[in-house]
Parts: sequence; C-alpha cells; structure tokens
Amino acid sequence: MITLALSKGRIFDETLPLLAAAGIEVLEDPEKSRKLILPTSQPEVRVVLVRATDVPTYVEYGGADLGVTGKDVLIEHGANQDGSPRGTGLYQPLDLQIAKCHMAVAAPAGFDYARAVRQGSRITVATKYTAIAREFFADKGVHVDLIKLYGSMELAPLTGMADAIVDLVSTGKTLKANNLVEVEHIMGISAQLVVNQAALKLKTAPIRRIIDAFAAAAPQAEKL
Ligand code: PRT
Ligand code: MG
Repeated sequence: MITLALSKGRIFDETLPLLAAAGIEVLEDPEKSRKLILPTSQPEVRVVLVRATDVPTYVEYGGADLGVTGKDVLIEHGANQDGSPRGTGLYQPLDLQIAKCHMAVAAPAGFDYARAVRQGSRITVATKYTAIAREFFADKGVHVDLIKLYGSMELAPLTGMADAIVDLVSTGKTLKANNLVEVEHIMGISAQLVVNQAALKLKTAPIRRIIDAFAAAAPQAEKL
C-alpha cells in the first residue's frame, strides 16, 4: 500500500491533476465526505487527509509514504523553536510549482517600516511563520520581537499588538481589505513533494512511478 498525505483545499485541488496524470483517480470528494482515508482507482494507493501543517509530520514518521506540502510549512517543520534547522529525514525530490504565493512583510500604510529598519529600532512582528521571520530579520540585522499567532495575522497591527506581520500573499486582496501594504518580499512559495526515505527504499518502484508521473505532469516542476 502507498499512502499519500494531502490537505483539503488548494493542495488537494491542485494535486488532483498530477494524480490523474499518474493514472490515479481519488474516488471520494473530501468536501462531501467525512472520511479521512480516501480510496483511489488504484487499490494499492490511498490518500489520507490531514491538516496542512501536519503533512510533513505524517511523512516523517511514516504515517504516509509521501505528501504534498507548502514550502512555508516545510521550512517551519524543519526548524527548532529557536529557528535552527533539524534533520527530518524527508526526501524532497520535486518542487511541484503549484499552490503558488509568496511570503511577505506587511504593515499599516502609516507605519514607516523603511525608517524603523534604517534606524535599527526594535519592531514587533506577528506571524504564524516564526522560523522564517526570525531568520529573515536576523539576516537584515533588524531587532525583532515575534508574536506567534495561528491565524488572522492581519488583525495584529490593526489592534496595535504588532507593527507588522509576516504572512503569505497571493492576490493581495486580504492585505488590501485590512489596509495593510506589503513592505518586503521574503521568498516565493510553492508546494513540494516530500517522501519518507525509508519508504522509498522499501517500495522504490511504485513510489518512483508516482514521482516521475508528477514530474512529467507538472510542466514547471523543478527537480530538487
Ligand atoms: O486553512 P487552514 O488553517 O486549515 O490551513 P492552512 O492555511 O495551512 O492551509 P491552506 O490550505 O490554506 O494552505 C495550504 C498551503 O497553500 C500553504 O501552506 C501555502 O503553501 C499555500 N498557499 C498558496 C496559501 C496561499 N496561497 C494563500 N493565499 N496559503 C495561504 N494563503 C492565505 C494567506 O495566509 C492569507 O491569509 O490567503 C490569504 C492571502 O491571500 P490573498 O489572495 O488575499 O493575497
Ligand atoms: Mg488557510
């Protein structure tokens, strides 16, 4: 049995065409079913639905053989509490170039971010992505106080709790709706295929087949 971990929403939706190219059709719609294990048209392949942030954990600990997860999730997963990297034993063969967006710093239009950075002031930044934010500001030599949040980051500067946020941006509509402006582009984000290294050794042929089909079907996929 080959188990693929996906999260509901854009990761699931954008992985479906890649699965189809590998000749794998998911037999149940996760938006309609309450099942967490979905059978596919190939009896030896199944999909497990987990929270986006749990995909690397399932693959790392062998709950799934492979998974699709955002680069943001992967970086945060591969970091200790202090932001330093740790070995996770995850093999990352492909950048699938799906679920694309970018990580950015955003602040209220009235906040002079450039000046705060220039003067070396301490700034308070709210984010779900503490490892990425810590490394980004450390590289710039900016003194930062990070506040960890689990969602609705946009609210933090509006309530005076933080000067700025670090969050994902795709269309920019969320920032605009909350009177925030992007002040810094941190990095491009896309979804990665991650594979459990032990599973790859034990089930090389069927896992390789999926990796190769994904690589062929995602036209801009980059071999890592
Ligand atoms: O939503 P939930 O709490 O269950 O989990 P999640 O947010 O981790 O999962 P999901 O499905 O929302 O995101 C899964 C992955 O999709 C992320 O890890 C990213 O790699 C990728 N992705 C691509 C995005 C976006 N685009 C995106 N726009 N993830 C989140 N957003 C959010 C962003 O955080 C912000 O709140 O959308 C909002 C901004 O969108 P725009 O279009 O208004 O700029
Ligand atoms: Mg979300």
